[in-house]
Amino acid sequence: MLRHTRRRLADHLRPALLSAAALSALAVSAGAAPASAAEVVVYCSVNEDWCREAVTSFERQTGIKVLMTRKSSGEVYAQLRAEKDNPKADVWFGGSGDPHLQAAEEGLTEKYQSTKLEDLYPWAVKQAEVSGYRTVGIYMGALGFGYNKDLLAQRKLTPPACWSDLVKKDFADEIQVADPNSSGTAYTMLATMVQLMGEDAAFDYLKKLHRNVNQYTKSGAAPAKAAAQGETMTAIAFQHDLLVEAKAGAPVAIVAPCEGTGYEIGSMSLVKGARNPETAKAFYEWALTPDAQALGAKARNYQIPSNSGAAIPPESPRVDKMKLIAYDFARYGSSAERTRLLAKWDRDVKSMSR
Ligand code: S7P
Repeated sequence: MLRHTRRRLADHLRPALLSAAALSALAVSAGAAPASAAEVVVYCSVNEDWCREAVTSFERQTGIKVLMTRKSSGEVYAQLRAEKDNPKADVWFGGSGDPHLQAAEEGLTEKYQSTKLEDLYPWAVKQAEVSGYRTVGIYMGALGFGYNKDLLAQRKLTPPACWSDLVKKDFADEIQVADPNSSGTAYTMLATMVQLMGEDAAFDYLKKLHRNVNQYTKSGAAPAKAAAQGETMTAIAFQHDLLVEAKAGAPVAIVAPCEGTGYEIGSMSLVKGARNPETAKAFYEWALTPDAQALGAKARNYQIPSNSGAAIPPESPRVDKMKLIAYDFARYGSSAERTRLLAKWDRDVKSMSR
């Protein structure tokens, strides 16, 4: 069984990257020392379906048990910070890159340079470089918004095409977006507006938008689900999250806003002081392989994988056809800027009456 486990791992990991300690951990999981099974604790910030798919595949291929918790990106960042002196997680898998960068800067994540960096697209490598190799890009995807076509038709409204449309009276109480404190998606939106419009105009815009918002959700993908179910007409979300709903048959139209839009570099980090550093590295290396990156699409998630050897799902929103801003990840993922913008949003926007 151990031989099998090793052979299956060798198919997916470069043998040189698997240390003796990781193999002895595998021996434990394979039954050589049943008292303490090899395990890895993963905080997962992609959609639940993808988290589960990753857990099942990794466990099957390595025999390493995965203890997974799904949480939004901002929540995981806050949890890692709270657990700094007694880390409970080994790997943070997925979630928008800004909070990963903030965690890196604050020393919450471990420096690690995978040899697979050479297989990744430049945007994923840049994320690693910006963080001093304390995080790495695993996928990318663009922000946008979507609307429920049935509700829009019932109200006889012109389909919104631009960010500026969302602050019109027509959309009063019809917009849903997440809270940027908990959600990486919503922080991407906040930072996008600042970069697109300049800070003063962005906050004016966000205050106007606030009047039209019916709910700030905890998770970034929740508004897309609400639009799919007709609970809100319009949802601000990553376009790939809106696509999940459209592909499932919901009457959701997806918009790449006319003014341009921001995007995320979905990231992965090793937790500093992890209890299971070797199995954490095994998971990390595995997650950078083309096969592991194909699991997103298998779980009907359509981000662009970071390994250039992984197929880009044909359904993926065409970022090459959108006006993407030159998102400054170093700045908007920095601890000072993210903390400042979130505090300003709480004070100047969220606290306003509607
Ligand atoms: O997998 C879908 C996705 O949108 O979830 C991540 C997101 O940051 C987690 O949700 P929150 O907005 O609630 O933090 C994205 O990285 C990813 O594309």
